[in-house]
Amino acid sequence: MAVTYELIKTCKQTGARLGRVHTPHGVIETPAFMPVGTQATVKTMSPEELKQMDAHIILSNTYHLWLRPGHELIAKAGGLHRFMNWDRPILTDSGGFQVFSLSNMRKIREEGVDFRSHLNGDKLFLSPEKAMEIQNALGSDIMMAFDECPPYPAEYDYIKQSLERTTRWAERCLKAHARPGDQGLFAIVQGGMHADLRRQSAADLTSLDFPGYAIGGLSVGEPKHLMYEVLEETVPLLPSNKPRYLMGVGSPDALLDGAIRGIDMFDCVLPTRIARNGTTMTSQGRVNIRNAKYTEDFGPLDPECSCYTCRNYSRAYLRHLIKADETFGIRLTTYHNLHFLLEMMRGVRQAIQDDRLLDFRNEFFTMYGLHDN
Ligand code: PRF
Ligand code: ZN
Repeated sequence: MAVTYELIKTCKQTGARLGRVHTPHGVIETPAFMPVGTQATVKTMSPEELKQMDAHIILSNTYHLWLRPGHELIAKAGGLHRFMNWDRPILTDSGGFQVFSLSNMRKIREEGVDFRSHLNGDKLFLSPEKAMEIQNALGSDIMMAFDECPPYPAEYDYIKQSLERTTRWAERCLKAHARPGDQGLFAIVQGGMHADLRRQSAADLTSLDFPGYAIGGLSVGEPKHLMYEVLEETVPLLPSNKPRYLMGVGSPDALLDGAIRGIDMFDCVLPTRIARNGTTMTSQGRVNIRNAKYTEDFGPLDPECSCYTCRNYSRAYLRHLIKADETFGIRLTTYHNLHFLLEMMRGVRQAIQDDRLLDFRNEFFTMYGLHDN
């Protein structure tokens, strides 16, 4: 099998899992945060920088790379790893979610989704088979099944027929997958906020024996406590010998509370996106470096942080760069935010090893200025 999960231990205090996901491009230590590189680049970061901060895996997108520059071109370059000069694992999302969130005039039918490109308005059609063809051409280590993420809120009956179609699409993905020997295909559990629908989705998909399972359809605008209730209902239904990936979730509190509920993998644009307007995550909580109070602050962004940004530059300098729209400022805040989350996840893994993840979580919440829901 292309992708396997090795459970090292579970935290006695929380049940969180310490593990390793083995892929053709190396090992991912879990729980893991995956920086997002939608357009075959984690915005403004070089692969060398991502390695310096010890990112184990990055995420990229079928939808964007299909539209531009095209999966055939990337295949000609020798695959996505060679194209972007990243030799560690890559996970690609299937495009379903991006079609629903970005494109215009989409129409869902059993065969697939008709929509118009957000770049030039071209009429396009994405299906389970097409999503597999593109991801096979990209050569990602982990591919995602083509799914529908229904909006929140939505009618019960709509969510039910949607998840049943997502299951039929997952079966078609399995059949169409041309490289099961060196690419692992993960299925995506849907079902909205309804426990019975999540049970139905998880039961049907786990009977199909994918090498990993994602939980989709969360962090779509619902209150946080609902997301945690759904995780508590869903995670126990997933096989314990396969990785579990919570899609599109990556705030510090959700990484901690997700790991405590048995999640192994996370991705989110949050750290990179907020960095670009000067918002940073620090050991004292969020800091927006544009704030006037940092004008003459010559200390580091985060005195507790050992990253390149914090070792070399002041808050006053970062504030100046961001306010002047200098690209280097964005590079420095992006570097710090990713380093901060990856460092937090190293702390999570150590805390699981030491059977004290709940203590770690509570200490982090206090330090970061977070409160219980
Ligand atoms: N499905 C897919 N990608 C996703 C999601 C989903 O439900 C989400 C939901 N948070 C983020 N990214 N394919
Ligand atoms: Zn830093």
